[in-house]
Amino acid sequence: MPDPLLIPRSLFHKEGHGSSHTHPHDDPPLERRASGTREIQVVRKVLAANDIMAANNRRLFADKRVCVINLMSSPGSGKTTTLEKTLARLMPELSCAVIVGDIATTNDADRLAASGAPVVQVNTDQFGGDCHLAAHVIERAASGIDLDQVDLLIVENIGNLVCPAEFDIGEDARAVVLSVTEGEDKPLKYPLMFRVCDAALLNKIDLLPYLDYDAPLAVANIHQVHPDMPVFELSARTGEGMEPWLDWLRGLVRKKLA
Ligand SMILES: Nc1nc2c(ncn2[C@@H]2O[C@H](COP(=O)(O)OP(=O)(O)OP(=O)(O)O)[C@@H](O)[C@H]2O)c(=O)[nH]1
Ligand SMILES: [Mg+2]
Repeated sequence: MPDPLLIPRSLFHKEGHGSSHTHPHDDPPLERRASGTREIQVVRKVLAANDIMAANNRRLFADKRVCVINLMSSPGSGKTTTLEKTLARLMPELSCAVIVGDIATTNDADRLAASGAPVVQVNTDQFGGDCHLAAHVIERAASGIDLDQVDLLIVENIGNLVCPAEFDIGEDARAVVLSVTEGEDKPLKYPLMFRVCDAALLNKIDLLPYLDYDAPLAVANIHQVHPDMPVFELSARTGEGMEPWLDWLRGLVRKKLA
């Protein structure tokens, strides 16, 4: 089993951006506090800088013919468990690698490395505790992977249903995991996440017999925010319902390699 690679702190010192912390809602600089107009400008500047880095990543991934998926959700929805099952079922048919973001610990990387896939763990507490993975972080983390050997790079973003939706990382597609213990209304309460994604996974359906949960209502709420988005109802624990999700991933890779 390969050891997951923990990217050292020094790799995340950004050149030319001042603070390495890039969240648009961070404590504002003084001039931002002074003027509402300037505040908007600062937020736009952070996102514009990220967009440039994301475009660079997209070019790199296109050159390397790597399909990149950004997997997002609130903490504990089952991203890592879904990836454990996904890697076990897709490899060696597809050559996969993972970048996983957490504020702290290498727990998820340790779990995912058991698949045999190259895994890079990013810990954001080393550079300000960001609650999302920004494009420049993905660029540095990807430099720790031999992309020539990879068909599918899956990014497990930091558990957060808000901030990761705002940051393009140069991915080909985005997917959000919503588990049945979170409530049917989350797509309506956190619409941006569901709007920017290309697919949703409704996870932990093995728990439905024990819950008062209206799965059709959850799907309807997802479609209210993002009409026609594919929704895969599955259990990462039992493996039930995994195949349509795996087929969706296979289709994305085929499209990228065509
Ligand atoms: N019953 C059930 N439990 C699940 C399922 N998927 C994940 N879990 C459990 O949910 C908990 C969180 O799962 P993770 O896969 O670590 O969730 P995560 O989204 O990666 O969490 P963070 O990375 O911390 O945001 C664990 O105890 C899993 O065993 C599922 O399909 N059914
Ligand atoms: Mg995880």
